[in-house]
Amino acid sequence: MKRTDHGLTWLPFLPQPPVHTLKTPRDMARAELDQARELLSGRQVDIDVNPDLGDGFTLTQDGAIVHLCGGESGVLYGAYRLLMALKARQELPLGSHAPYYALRMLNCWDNAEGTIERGYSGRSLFFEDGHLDYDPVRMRQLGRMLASVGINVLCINNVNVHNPAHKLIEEEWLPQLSDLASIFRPFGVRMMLSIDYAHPLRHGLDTADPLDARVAAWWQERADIVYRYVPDLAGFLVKADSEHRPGPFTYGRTHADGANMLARALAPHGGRLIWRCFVYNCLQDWRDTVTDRPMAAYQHYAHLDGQFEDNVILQIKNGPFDFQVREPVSPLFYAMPKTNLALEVQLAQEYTGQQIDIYAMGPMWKEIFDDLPPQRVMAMAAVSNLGRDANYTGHPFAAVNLFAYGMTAWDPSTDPAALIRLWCRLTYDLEQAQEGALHALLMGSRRVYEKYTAPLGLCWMVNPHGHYGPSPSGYEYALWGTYHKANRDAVGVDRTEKNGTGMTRQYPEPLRSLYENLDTCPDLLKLFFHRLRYDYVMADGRTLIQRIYDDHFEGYDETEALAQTLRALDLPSPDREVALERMDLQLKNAREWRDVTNTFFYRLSGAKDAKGRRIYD
Ligand code: GCW
Repeated sequence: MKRTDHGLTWLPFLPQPPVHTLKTPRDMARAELDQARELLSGRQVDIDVNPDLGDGFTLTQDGAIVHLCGGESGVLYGAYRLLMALKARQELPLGSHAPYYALRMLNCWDNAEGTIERGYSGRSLFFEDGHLDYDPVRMRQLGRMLASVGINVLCINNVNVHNPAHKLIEEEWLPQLSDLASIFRPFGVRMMLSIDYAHPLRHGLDTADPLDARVAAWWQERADIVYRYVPDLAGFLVKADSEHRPGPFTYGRTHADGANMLARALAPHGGRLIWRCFVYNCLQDWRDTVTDRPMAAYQHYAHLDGQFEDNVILQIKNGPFDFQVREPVSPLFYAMPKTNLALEVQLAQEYTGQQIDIYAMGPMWKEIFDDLPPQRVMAMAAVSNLGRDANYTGHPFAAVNLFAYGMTAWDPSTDPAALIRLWCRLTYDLEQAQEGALHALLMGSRRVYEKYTAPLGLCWMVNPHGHYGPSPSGYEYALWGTYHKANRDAVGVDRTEKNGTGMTRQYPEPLRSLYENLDTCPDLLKLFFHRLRYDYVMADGRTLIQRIYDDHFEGYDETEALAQTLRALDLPSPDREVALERMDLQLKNAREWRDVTNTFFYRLSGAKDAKGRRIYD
């Protein structure tokens, strides 16, 4: 079986996206349905646009006639849902549909020189050599991929705005940006831009103080200019006072001062100001036992609740550390009831296997939503896993994460298992047993990865900088506030109120007590919140050290089982070759993690494996 290249990812069954001069999502919906006549097999689709419905749509059926009524972008979402259901041989999604989050954003960390920070799928789709540089055909494919799962905001540049990416909001680059925006517009996708908080300093101002009237006026004028070129720009995204980026702290101002000043510049144009809360001391001394990095976001922002303009949205990473394999939900989500919040997840597999190891994220997000009622937040953002690779995501299976993200941001209550199944069917259309095997492989992939990497919520232990592969003490004496403090008796940081850093106090009940109390703290998060002796006996009767050994041996064995399943799958070319090649690397990685981690803890503790398996001395 050979995979066709024109529809790509989960839409290989559609022809190339229509090129012509379509201007609106409603035109695109008509064109897509016209092109897919074969799939409709005799059905006729009537489209009715009611602008009040926005992104929402209703599908009804009357014999061979399907009525699709929706807002301007809603009809396009409806068209894709209809086509995907037909292709997957599922029931038509009849009834009314509306997205849970109004903003469903994709954040690309692409640099103007063409690299992607934490990108594992090749070079940038948007930039090369210090310029905007894109292939319009791929842009249309991308627009369609995003629209098919309801993603409606695309930020194309890295939150770390390196020279010359600031030109995205300057006259030199704006005409080209305007062209790019018009490629995405018929797909209902609005552009967003990351901005450099200190940008005014490049234009003759000697300050970026948010309370200085000249600074506010400069941003106002800048926003006016940008909106002349891209009138429907979704807004600006800002990383400030974080990992050496400039911000209001330089001027003794708060992040409410900074965000509000920018938000006022965008407000007349209907733009939003998205302000990231990934703020912590990245120059910590490991001897400092008072500062506790995962407490930082709450400490910086919770007291500012209610002080932000209406068009400000604070964007918070799902966990309090940084996209680790397992973290509790960030306590900041519970602390700001009077502020607009966005949940940020990371599709790029920075800490989760870098699109070499298989890692389907849906089940992980489900846990987030179980702990965090969706109504706590009003928007969702994901760090992109896309790049210039032919299949967009490096590993062909990594596309499942973009697919599931869009669908989850549309409806967070959707069952991740159903999304993964739908993705499998749309992408490969395997016979039933094979599809079941692929589905099971993806569903279990996160747990397998978790078992062979850092144990029980301990986090980090990765190779510094690159973040792939094990290095148990790689971050132990570093500046980043990421310590496990393993010695010969115990491991972990005590974050309890009673004896530790007090982080559990940042959570409301019942989570506060759940995490504070060692007996009720879930096993998989025990080493996030507690410092435990190796001979600590877990609920299932195993000691901590035995649990660490068992997980690591099992994690590797289960990776071998994944490899076997994969080899037996009748995947089309080149996905099969790419997946098998990467599986060899995953096996090496899992073996390395198993042996390094087990040896690390064995050398410290001297505790033998109860099952007598080989641990290197
Ligand atoms: O985890 C860190 C990454 C950085 C990233 C940062 C962030 C864009 O290692 O590469 O910078 O998170 O989220 O801002």
